[in-house]
Amino acid sequence: MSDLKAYLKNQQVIVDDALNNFLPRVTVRPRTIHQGMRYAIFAGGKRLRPILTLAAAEACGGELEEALPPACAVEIMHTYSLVHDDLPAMDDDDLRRGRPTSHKVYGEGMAILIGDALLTESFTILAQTPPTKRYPLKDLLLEFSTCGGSKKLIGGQVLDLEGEGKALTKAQLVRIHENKTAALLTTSLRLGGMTANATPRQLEALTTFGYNLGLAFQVIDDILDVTQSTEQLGKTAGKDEAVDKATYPAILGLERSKKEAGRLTKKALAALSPLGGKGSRLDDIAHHLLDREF
Ligand code: GRG
Repeated sequence: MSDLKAYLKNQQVIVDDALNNFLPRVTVRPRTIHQGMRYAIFAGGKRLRPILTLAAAEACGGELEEALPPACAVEIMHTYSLVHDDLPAMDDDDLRRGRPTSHKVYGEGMAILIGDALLTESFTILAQTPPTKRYPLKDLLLEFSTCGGSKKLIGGQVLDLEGEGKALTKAQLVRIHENKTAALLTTSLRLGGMTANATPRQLEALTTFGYNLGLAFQVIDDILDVTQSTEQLGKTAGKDEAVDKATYPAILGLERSKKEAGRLTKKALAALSPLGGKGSRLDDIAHHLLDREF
């Protein structure tokens, strides 16, 4: 595991360096928006999604360099969704990644624009991905835009908003997170595979892995909200319960939620077999996420 810790740290540095190179400098006018975009991005996120993109490329025999544009694009799309999700009109959060949320620092109007600018910039960066034999750039753009659109991320957020204050069933909760967390994790992996010219079988393995890992990740996120402190999480702990949000622990209880996370992780791991030994990083990451504390 200490090898994995060193690997994750190393990949984080590579991703941060690439993000720094891709994003407009703070000196570019208008400065406020570029400062705000960088404030949201360089706030100490785990960089899980880009790390998955890079690991998926590696698992399919690809080069890290070629997977960096989609790796950065998924992290930037993720960060936009956090900035908007934290807004008073959405989840209304004051703390994210251990710092005041964007609207607390820059005001609500500017935070909306920071999210918009991040989302737009993510496409500019994705468009710099070199195509492969099986996957022209159009395929990557469609994968990415579908993930961010009204049938996936935004659709999931709609179901989330509409579910507020209602007692949801487990199936309804799963539908929300299939479209949000699991969709973005799956796309992160698939884009990595595409940069490596993955075979259809390899891409299918990444898709099933991503779906189950994404759901497991969300179950654990819900568990940590109950069991960890605000300092540990870098976001307000206990928030879900305070606002009576539908979560896995609320619907299943803590113990059954832990079992559910284990069951989903097992399914994710089983999906990796077509990748052979090259999928071992993804295997390690899935184990690590199950045991994570923030
Ligand atoms: C259009 C407002 C709007 C949103 C799009 C995807 C989405 C819909 C909203 C996402 C908001 C959200 C909090 C989703 C839950 C996913 C999740 C577990 C986020 C935290 O991910 P981590 O733990 O965070 O990887 P870091 O900070 O480490 O990157």
